[in-house]
Amino acid sequence: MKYLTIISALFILFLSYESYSQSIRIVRTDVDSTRSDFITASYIFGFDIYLQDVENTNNVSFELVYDYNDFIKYSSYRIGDFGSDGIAYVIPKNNPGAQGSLKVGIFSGKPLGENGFTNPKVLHLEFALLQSAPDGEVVTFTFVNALTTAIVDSVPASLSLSSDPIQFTMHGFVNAWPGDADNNGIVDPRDFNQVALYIGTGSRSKNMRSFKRRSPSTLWGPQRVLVWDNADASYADCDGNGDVTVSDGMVVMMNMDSNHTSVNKTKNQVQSSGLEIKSFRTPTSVSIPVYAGFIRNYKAAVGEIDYSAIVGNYDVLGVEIGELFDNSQQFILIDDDKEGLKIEFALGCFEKGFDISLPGNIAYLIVEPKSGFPQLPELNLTKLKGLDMNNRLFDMNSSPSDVIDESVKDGIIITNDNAMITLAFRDELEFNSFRIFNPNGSLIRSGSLARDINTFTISLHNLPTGIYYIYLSGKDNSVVPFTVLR
Ligand SMILES: [Ca+2]
Ligand SMILES: [Ca+2]
Repeated sequence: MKYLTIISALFILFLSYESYSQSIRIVRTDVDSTRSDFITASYIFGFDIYLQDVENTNNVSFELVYDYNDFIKYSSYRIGDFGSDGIAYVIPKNNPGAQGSLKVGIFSGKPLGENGFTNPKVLHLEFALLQSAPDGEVVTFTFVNALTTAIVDSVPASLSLSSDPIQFTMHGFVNAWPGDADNNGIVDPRDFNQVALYIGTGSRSKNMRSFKRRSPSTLWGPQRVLVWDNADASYADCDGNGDVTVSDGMVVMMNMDSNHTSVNKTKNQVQSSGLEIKSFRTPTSVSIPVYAGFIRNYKAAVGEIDYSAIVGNYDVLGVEIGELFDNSQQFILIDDDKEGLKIEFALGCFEKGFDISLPGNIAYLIVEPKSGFPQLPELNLTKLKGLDMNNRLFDMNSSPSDVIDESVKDGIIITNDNAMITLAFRDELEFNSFRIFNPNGSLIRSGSLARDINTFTISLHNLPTGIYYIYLSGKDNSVVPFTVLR
């Protein structure tokens, strides 16, 4: 019984201690709570200071001490709930190389017990984090000798305020190497995974700051970048435009196998065997070929399909890589911006020496008819670019009509009655061989042409519906697409 009494007494003591555990705390005001654990170089950060479990108070005093004083500059204060009658003294102490501190006293201007404040917000403070702040270091703010005066059980009392240290990780400028999306020191296929992970992150993300680089370049070399709110995504923006998009995958391709030793942060990533190639097809889906003409050899391509014209009749499921890239080392990145009604893709092949030297279907847009079988639409493919063997991006032709305009010029007249196709050349054009590729990019016929020939007829018998290409070579080179309808 005696022990029980002691335990009960301890329990009551504990309870009373808990209920009178007055404290002082902060709430960040410049960012939402998901981002309150870091501060960003060259930005102002601020917080409100609240008293907790304090009734009927008329003042508070404390010293707020912080390290990394050389990078954190006190900026300003604003008085809180004490309002226009309140008085605040905020005295900064700034010893270079030592801790910074603010000595603070705030008074409501009213006698104790008269319209006192309960759990007031007493002060707002703002600081700036300088550009030179070291990335990843943690700054700690500590309240020292925090005291308040309040009426407790009808008696004026001076109360100590407890507090927890407040810590912020500093986001500073770092070096990003274009293509090393996971910042592990080497550009390899894992960096595609990293780009894929953060696609869509950037200026479109809500409640997130991303930063463009000042002089972005895709050339291999360190580039200064201010760490984004999502720190890992800063490196996945390989081209430095402030957004992680499929184009950043192209930069991985450009700098494949490059390495550097100035790694800021290592990743214990397991080497993946390859990128997952997803299939979007369903039993009722329709695959619309995405055509690319041939201008020069290439190993990867990036493009954007505007599908706004077909959303009435189709749901867009995704983009699949075409047979031109038929290889176990193939990759594809997709960014489906459903609101903008467009889908972006980057695709290619990791294998050394792999190149494409034909026109054909580089990808398929997979769509699902909403009802019945509406007429197959023509795709509006824009911004199609290839990555050539010297890692330069070049504009590619993205529709068969473009190819006719560009490479055939006025030298070839095409007649196609669906049973036969006839090509008539001008005399000055010289071709000595032809190859015909089916819609999947497979060679189906080839042969030689006599030197002085200027007409050429091919039977289309037995060819199923699709877009085919005749590749003519010799002194001149031309690509002629034609359609077979059955
Ligand atoms: Ca890497
Ligand atoms: Ca980018």
